[in-house]
Amino acid sequence: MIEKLQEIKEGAIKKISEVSDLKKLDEIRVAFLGKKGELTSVLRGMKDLTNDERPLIGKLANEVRELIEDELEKAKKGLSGLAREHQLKTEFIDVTMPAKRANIGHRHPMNVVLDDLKNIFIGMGYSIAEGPEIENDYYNFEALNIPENHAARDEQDTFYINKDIMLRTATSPVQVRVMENNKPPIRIIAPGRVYRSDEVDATHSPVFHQVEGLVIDKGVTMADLKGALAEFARELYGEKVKVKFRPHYFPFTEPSAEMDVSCVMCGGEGCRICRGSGWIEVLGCGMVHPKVLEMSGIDPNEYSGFAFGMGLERITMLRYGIEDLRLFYENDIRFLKQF
Ligand code: 2U9
Repeated sequence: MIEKLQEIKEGAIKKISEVSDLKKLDEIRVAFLGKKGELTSVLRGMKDLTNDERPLIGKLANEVRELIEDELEKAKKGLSGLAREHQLKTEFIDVTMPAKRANIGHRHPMNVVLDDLKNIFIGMGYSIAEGPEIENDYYNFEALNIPENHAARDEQDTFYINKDIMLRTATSPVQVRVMENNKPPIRIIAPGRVYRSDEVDATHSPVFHQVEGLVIDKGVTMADLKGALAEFARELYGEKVKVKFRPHYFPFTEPSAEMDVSCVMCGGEGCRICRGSGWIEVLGCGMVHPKVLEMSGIDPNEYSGFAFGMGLERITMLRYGIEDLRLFYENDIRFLKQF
């Protein structure tokens, strides 16, 4: 039995000295000192010893157990130290390195311009109106005096959901609802997303944004329209900008016009942006058609009004000299950061 204990002691010391990680070390502890371990089974055999032998062997067995425990503890400390050292080496943090710059976003140029537009009109006493992007035929077309066979109703231009329901092709239906629900005086702008089944190119997108406006009161004339829109152009593009109105046709306004501003890039000299003409078209406008007023419950004999509409992409492109509207939808931070 003395020999057996000696053998266990030497075996344990050898194994402990060879071990290279903490998990294996614990396996060794179980193999020698665990319930079914080598030393434990020797101790179990003590009951068969004589009374003389038992204290001697007992003492020796305890010494062997303590020795193994000490060796295990020493090895554990050594291995933990090594593991920590390894961790410190591999997980080294250089606190003197410069910090990574947090990538914060940037306001979209169209939002910058939209805020300017809103502020200009709010400054002139307008309110902001919103409405649904899914519309029916009445609000999108009929109430705007757009006849059944008008090109705008063509399936090529309009995203139909069914015969009666569609994605709005303009924000005009917002204004129809305002007329239905409010008595004049009305002074609103309706900014928002609109949809037309166009092919994508540098100046077209099936989803784009409009800002439309509507003013209705007693005695509103074309002079009020010109005054308001000329002031708007001066506030947006600067005091020096010139405006001119050309006759046009829209079903919902009569008379109708388009407004040009002197080229914001060359000041009217003629350049690539204005294609040499010195003028740039910025919006459509006109006096609200009496039929349009009447359909929404406003008496055209008592009230008159003007309306206008512009594309936000176009206004933003002109403001910054951006030549391709697809850049607006790519969300490339290198593009966005320039504005
Ligand atoms: C009501 C009555 C009249 C809105 C108007 C325009 C002229 C116009 C275009 C500009 C570029 C659309 O984005 S675009 O393609 N819009 O030229 N829009 S007058 O007239 C209205 C609106 C609502 C009740």
